Amino acid sequence: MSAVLISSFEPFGGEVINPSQEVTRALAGRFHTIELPVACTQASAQLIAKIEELSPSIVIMLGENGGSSHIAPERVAINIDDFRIPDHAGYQPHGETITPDGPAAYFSTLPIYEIVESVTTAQIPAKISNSAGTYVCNHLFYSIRHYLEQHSPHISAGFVHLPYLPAQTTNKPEGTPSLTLETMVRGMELLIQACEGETQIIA
Ligand code: PCA
Repeated sequence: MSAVLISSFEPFGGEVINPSQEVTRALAGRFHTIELPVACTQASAQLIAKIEELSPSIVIMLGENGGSSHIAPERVAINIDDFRIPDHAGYQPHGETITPDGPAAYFSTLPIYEIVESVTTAQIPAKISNSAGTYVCNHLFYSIRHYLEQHSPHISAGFVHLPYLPAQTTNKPEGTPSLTLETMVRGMELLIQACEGETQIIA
């Protein structure tokens, strides 16, 4: 089994599917995977437990960013929770730090430029995102980077936001962007290859 661990989120915000979950299910069997609740404390604890169990060399966290049109590796996680809607545990902080004694931000340690180059070369839309938001995805990204920085700095980790799947756009305004499952899975295969290539060079 590969040394890559991929996490996904359950549906949220009135959706019945989450592209991160569908994509991750399609990749399961070839990579380690874990499905997380949209609850920031629980999701972080569950992913940290999985990292401790598996000791992967690469952790790729996936989530939905509805309305975007690209596979988007996130550049940075910020030390802020500011939730527009409560998470699934009913928690809704406004402008609170995630880790009071932690740094303001952590950069992704995935090779985000190589990822975008590799995915776009295959005619699949990808671009770097400079904000993972201030909701559960950013919280997970920050918490995992903080944990790894302290305990396992050799493990590379980053977050990637995905657009809607086409089925999610049927009840949305005309022109709402989406990517097919097949396209996102192919994009993820290329993304993972880019990460693995980078890890081998570093190792
Ligand atoms: N996207 C949300 C949380 C779960 C998900 O898939 C976010 O961007 O924070």
